[in-house]
Amino acid sequence: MIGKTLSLLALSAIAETSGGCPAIWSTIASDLSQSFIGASGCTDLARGAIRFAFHDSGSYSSRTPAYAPATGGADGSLLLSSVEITRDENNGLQQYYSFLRGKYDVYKSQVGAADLIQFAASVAIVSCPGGPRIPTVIGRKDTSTPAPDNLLPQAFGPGSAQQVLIQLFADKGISQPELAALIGAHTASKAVAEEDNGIPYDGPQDSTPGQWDVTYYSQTDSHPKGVYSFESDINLSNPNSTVGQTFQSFVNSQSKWNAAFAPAMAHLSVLGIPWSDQQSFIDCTSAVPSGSNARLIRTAPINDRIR
Ligand code: HEM
Ligand SMILES: *[C@@H]1O[C@H](CO)[C@@H](O)[C@H](O)[C@H]1NC(C)=O
Ligand SMILES: CC(=O)N[C@H]1CO[C@H](CO)[C@@H](O)[C@@H]1O
Repeated sequence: MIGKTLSLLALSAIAETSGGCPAIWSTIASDLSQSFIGASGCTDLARGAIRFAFHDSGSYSSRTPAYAPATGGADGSLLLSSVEITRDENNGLQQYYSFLRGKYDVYKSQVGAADLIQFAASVAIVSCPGGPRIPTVIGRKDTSTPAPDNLLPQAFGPGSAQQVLIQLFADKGISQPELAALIGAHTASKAVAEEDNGIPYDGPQDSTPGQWDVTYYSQTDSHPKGVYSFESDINLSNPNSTVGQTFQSFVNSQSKWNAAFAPAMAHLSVLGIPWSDQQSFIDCTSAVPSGSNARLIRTAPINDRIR
């Protein structure tokens, strides 16, 4: 009798971790970590996961009521519609898209696409040594309706001007200090699909793309050999604006940046979702490995792009 009670308790512990987060999310965290942690820090799939989460949620704009109720935002459409991934703005994300489709097929009876996309980004961020644990919630609604087009930022050309980018993000509800913190995700970036005036412009955006560090913030202005700083990032870093002043305040200040990045990323992860809907969301932060635990999960080194 006692034995039976114990095994029932054990079962309920498996079904739900503390705080009501379904245990499947811990399984998914371990699974994804295998692909996100490599010999030199986080992998190409991890970088893809972080950018993919931004490109799903970042398609939201308060200026597109005409598209309601499919407003864009963190709604899974980048994974569920076959159209969105083929857009120019999503070039470079196809490899991760295929990877995540495979994972979604395994888990879709238990989890939604929009949640999987944002949860995977949280796991990816802690897979880069130094990355903070993002407050991570579950409960988003999915849609396969493609998000409105042309609402993601451009790295080169007129779309990369400071004022254009500030306004683009303001329309999403993202403030200049939040933008300054979020853009630091390029610490883990290795561009593969860029060109500037017809010339390929591919490579990492700081000298340590496997690490979650503030090297990006100092190197965006100095861009040493082998570092490919985007025009957009250089323009945003100009200290003649709030975004630029906040950007400069993160130079050599990892703790300050991590403290600003985590809440800004949590905000990005729920763009376009009415506050009333967010009331019923479940906190699954505890299912995201802490940075040091994430390293232990790694089994085999994963190959990385050579660039
Ligand atoms: C002004 C805003 C932004 C612009 C113009 C921009 C532009 C770009 C471009 C052009 C790439 C290279 C893609 C490729 O060629 O593979 C890239 C990569 C990346 N971006 Fe951004 N981005 C912006 C904001 C953000 C934000 C807010 C996040 C997340 C919080 C983010 C996360 C990433 C990541 C992780 C990568 C690396 C992807 C990879 O290496 O596969 N970016 N971004
Ligand atoms: C800051 O300088 C850039 C040129 O480098 C300019 O495009 C931008 O409008 C300026 N921003 C402000 C707020 O003056
Ligand atoms: C409008 C603006 O400031 N554009 C600048 C963005 O950055 C590039 C590269 O630094 C400049 O050439 C543009 O003039």
